[in-house]
Amino acid sequence: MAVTEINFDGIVGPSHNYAGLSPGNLAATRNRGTASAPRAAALEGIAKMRANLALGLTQGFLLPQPRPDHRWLECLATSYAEAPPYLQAQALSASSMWAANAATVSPAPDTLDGKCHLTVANLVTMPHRSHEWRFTLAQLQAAFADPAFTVHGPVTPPFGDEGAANHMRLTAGHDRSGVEVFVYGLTGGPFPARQHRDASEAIARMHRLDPAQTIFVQQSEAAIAAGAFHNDVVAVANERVLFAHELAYQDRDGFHTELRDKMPGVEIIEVPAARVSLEDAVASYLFNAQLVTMPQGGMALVLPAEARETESVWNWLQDLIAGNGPIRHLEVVDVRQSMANGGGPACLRLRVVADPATIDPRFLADDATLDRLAAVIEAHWPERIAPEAIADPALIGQIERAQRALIEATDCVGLLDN
Ligand code: SUG
Repeated sequence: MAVTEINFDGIVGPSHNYAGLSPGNLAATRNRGTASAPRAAALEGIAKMRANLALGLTQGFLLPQPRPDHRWLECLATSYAEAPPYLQAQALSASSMWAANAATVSPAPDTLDGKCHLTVANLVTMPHRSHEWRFTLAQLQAAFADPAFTVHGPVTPPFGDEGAANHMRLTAGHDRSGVEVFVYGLTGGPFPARQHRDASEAIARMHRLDPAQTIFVQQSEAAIAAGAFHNDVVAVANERVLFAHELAYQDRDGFHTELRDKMPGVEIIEVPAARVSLEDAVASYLFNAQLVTMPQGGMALVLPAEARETESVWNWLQDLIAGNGPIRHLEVVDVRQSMANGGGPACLRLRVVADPATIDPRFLADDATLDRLAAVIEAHWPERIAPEAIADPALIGQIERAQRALIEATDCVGLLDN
């Protein structure tokens, strides 16, 4: 089989909760302290994967990480029982579900050595995410062990890297060479810029990209200040199409000129601020859609239900599909539990363009695999986590048993050695 797009969704872990850990992520800070529903959250994720399969796409998954992260707490000379509540929350977070932040991926057609390169994201800006990389790296090394891939360790701190959420690829077809766009932040008003240009440049070098086919572009300060803590909250790309908000980039005109110069066939679909404000874009996660090519041709946007509920956004989308453009289909999915922590459909997946035959089949999913995953979730995931419950040893025991059950069901116990 030729190279194709494969989406690896992060399975929502049994410790999913709302601790308000990410300043600049408006949904997460707004929902701080509300009760979460881990079982419903994980089943929403499974349903999203089923919707992708029904569109004819190839689907994979990444496992939740063992939480609490006792080793991380040991490095801080404490334990879960002794740690203050904020450290408990950081050690317990299920944030690895947002697989778009797992790694940056450069498919083989773009690289000078003809390998597909992956660099695990260091996620150093937010403490609760800074310890994801070790287990993520172990999974990537297992899933992409074939010589078709090179998997790199994290970029050296303090240069923040948040993975594919700040990276886009434009190409005439998945199997053709493309232009890779790295989006970094300099300032975000009151909020941190999580992706550093030095990190993006290091990744481009490690991935052996052609500098003539690589672009570094600054995300606008206004977008970060409005709550777009990653580029994928204000833009998404697929094949020759860039779908972005008018105010996504600091120098919009300069970026468009460079992109058109490097890729004359690019089609830029821009949403004007006069039709959809940055605030509505962030609240609805319009751009955190998966933009995918359907096997029968044409592209689909896999959108969160919040996009349908935001009038300006839904009106704009109706006009879009009434026209004769490349986006032909809107697929609405319910991922409200993840959305309440600032993660939409695109956050939940890591996109890899590769031949599925080169991937460890333990990480690929068909409907029968999803049935098995759902059965483990239904049997073991907590139904509800109230904020004060994270101190309860009985809940922690249930979370640890649930994770173990999924790792055993997927034949991945060996990953726990890392
Ligand atoms: O890093 N939320 C995640 C959401 C990540 C979304 N990913 C992309 N846009 N690709 C974050 O801010 C909140 C966790 C909490 O507060 O409990 C959180 O980490």
